[in-house]
Amino acid sequence: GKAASTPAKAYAKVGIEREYSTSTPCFANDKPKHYGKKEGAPCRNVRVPEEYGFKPGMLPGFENVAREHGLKTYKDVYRFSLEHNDLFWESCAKMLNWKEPFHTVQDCDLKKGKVGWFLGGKLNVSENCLDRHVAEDPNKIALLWEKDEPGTVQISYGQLLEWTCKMANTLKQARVQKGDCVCVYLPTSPMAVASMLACARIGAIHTVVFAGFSSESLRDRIQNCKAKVVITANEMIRGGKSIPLKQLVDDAVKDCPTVKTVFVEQRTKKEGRYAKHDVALTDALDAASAECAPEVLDSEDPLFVLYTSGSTGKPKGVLHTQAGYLLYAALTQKVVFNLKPGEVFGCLADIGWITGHSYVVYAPLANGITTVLFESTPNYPSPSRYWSTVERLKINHLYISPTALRSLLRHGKSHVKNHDLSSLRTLGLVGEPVNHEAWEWYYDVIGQRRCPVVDTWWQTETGGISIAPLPGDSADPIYPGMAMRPFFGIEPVVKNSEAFADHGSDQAGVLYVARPWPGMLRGIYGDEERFVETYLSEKPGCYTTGDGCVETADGYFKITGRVDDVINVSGHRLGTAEVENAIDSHGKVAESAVVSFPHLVKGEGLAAFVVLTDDYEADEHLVKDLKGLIKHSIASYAIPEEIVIVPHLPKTRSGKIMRRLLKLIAQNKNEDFGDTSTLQDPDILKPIIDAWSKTT
Ligand code: 6R9
Repeated sequence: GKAASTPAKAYAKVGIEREYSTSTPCFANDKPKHYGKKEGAPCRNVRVPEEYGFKPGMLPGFENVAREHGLKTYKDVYRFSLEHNDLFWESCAKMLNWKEPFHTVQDCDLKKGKVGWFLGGKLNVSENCLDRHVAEDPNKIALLWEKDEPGTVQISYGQLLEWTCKMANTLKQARVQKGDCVCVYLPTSPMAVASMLACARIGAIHTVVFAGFSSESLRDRIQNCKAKVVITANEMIRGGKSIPLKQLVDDAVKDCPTVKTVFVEQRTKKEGRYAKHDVALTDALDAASAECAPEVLDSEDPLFVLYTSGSTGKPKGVLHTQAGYLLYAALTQKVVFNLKPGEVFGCLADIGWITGHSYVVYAPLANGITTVLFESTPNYPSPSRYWSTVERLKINHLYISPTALRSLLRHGKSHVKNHDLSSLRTLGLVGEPVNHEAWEWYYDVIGQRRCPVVDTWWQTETGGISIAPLPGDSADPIYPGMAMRPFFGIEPVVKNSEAFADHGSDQAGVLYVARPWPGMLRGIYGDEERFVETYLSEKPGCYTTGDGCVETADGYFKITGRVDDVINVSGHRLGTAEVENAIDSHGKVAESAVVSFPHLVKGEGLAAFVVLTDDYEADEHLVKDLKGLIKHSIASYAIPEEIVIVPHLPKTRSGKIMRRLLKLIAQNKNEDFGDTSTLQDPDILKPIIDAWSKTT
C-alpha cells in the first residue's frame, strides 16, 4: 500500500544510502504508520500541534477568497495559488501598506527575463517596517542586539525609526539620491539595520557586504555597483577577535573613484587615521534631523543588490525590488513559522547574507515583531552561546544553519542542559542540506520533541523561503532532512536526464521553478544578458536553481545540493572558479583545480590541487602563501582544508579538467573511477593519488 510513498527509491537514484531507512518520520497522523519495506519503522507518535497546521487565516488578505471558494487545506490553497495566481497574490498583497494601489498584479515573461509585480503600485518599505508599527506602539521592541560579549541592547520601533530618519538625512546630506548605491560594511548591529532602512526610506539601493570579506572582495563589489557612499565602523569584534573594518575599507576605496564619502562609526576606543572623505558617523547623526518623509516609490524600484557566488570567477549582484520582495519575505515568515504578534524571532545569520536581509531585517520588521541581531559566533565564548541567548532573550523561533548545529552537537548535551529553552516554538534550518544526526539532535535535544523542525530551502535569488515543511497541514508528516512542500505560488519541477518529471513521480533530478513569484530576483545588477543566460535559458520559461533534488510520490521535496560549480562551505556559497583564480594569481602557480569533499562539520570541505610552474619547487612557505592569498582576495572561509601540490591535473583529450576524478580522489574513492577513457593519459592519476594520500 503505502510503500510507494517512501523516498528511499528516489534517494537511491542519487546515491543517498541511509537517509531514509534509519530514521522515523515525525509529526505524522496520530495513528502510527509503517513506512518502507525492510525497516518497518513506526512513526513517532507525534503530530504537528494543531496551531501549526496551515489554515487560510494565516494569509490575512486571502481569507475571504478562501471562504468564498471553500478552500481549507494546504492542498486546496496551493492548487488555487497556481490556478488563480493573480488573485492569490493580489489578495496577499493587502498585508502591505500601499500609498497607491497597483493596477497590474504581474507582467512577466521569463523567456525574455521580464519580471514585474504589482505594477503601478506605490509604497515605501521603511514605512511598512517602521512607521505603521510606531503609530500603534512606539515602545514595542524592534531589535534585540546580542553583542559579541554576551549581553543585549533593546531598541524600540520608535528609536529605530528615529535612527533611520537621521541616517536617511545624513545620506541625503552626502548627496545620495534615489537610485544611487550605498555600501554597508558593518557587523550585524542596529546601525546596519538603520542604514539599510535609511536607503529604503530615500530610494537608494543598499549593498551589504559581509564584514568578513576581504578588502579585494569589497573593492570588486563597490566597483561593480558604483557605490557613492560606504558606511563602516573603525573596527568590529567577532568571536573575541578584532577585524579592522576601516583599514579594509581604506584599502578597497583606493581603487573606487565613485566613493565620495565614508561614514565611520566609532565602535571601539581604537583611534584610526582619517582621510578627507571620511566622516565620523555619530557626529553626522547628531546633527541630522530625526524626521524624514518616506519617498514614494514604485513597486519595481530597486531595493538592494546582494552579491553571491556563481559558477564563474566573479560573484554576481542579485537585484531585488521593493514590493514583491517585501511581501514575499514577510508572508513566508508568517506562514512557515506560524508567527504570532509579540513573538521574538531569532534568525542568527549575519546581515551580510540573504538570510539576514530577509529574516533578520525585512520580514520581522514588516510583520511588526521583535528580531534578534546576533553579532557573535555559535562557539563564543563557549558552545552554549546559542542556548544561553535563547534563554535570556526568550526566543520563540530559532533559525540557524546545519553547520552551526553540527559544530555544537559535537560538544554534547551538557552545553544545552542547564538552559531553559521552553520559549522555543519552531526550529528553523537554512543554507545547506542537513544530515540526519543534526536534524534529530535539533528535534530531540533542543526542541525536546515539542517543536517542529522546518528545513527551509531557498536562495539569494528566490528572496525568501520557497520549499519548507510548514506551509502544510497538521495532517501531513515532516520527514527528517526534507524541505517537503512548495510555498504557495511556487511551482517546482524536477528534470532528470531525459525529461521533466510528472509531479509526484518519485524522481531525482535538477530543480527548476516553472513560473515567476513576487520574491524572485529581477536581474543581475548591471548585466541584463547574464540574467537570462544564467537563470532562464536552460529550460526557457523556467527558473534554474542549480540544485539537485528528489521529489517523492507524495510530492515532497528533498534538496540534495548544488549540481553546478558552486560549493556550499558552512552554508556559504563559493564558486570553485573564485578560489582557483585566487590560487592562480600566485606567480609560481601554473594552474589549479578546486573540488569539494564531504566534511563532518562544514558540510563540504575544499580540496585544491595545484600545479606549479616548471622552474619552481614547493617549499614550506608555499601553502601558507596560498592560504594568505585566498584570505586576502576572498575571505577566510574560502581557505581549502587541503592544498596539494601535484605534477599535473587530469584532463580530457580536449584539455578539460576532469573534476569528477579529483572529487573521487579527495573522497579516497580510488577504486571506482568509472569510465576514464576520455583521459589524456591514464597513468597521470597515480602521482595525484599519492600526493593526496600524504595529506590525509
Ligand atoms: C538562503 C540561502 C543557496 C544555496 C541553494 C542550496 C543551499 C539553502 C537549503 C539548501 C539544502 C536547504 N541550500 N537551503 N540546501 N537544504 N534547506 O542559503 O541562500 O546563500 O544563496 O544559498 O544553499 O544549494 O542553492 P544562498
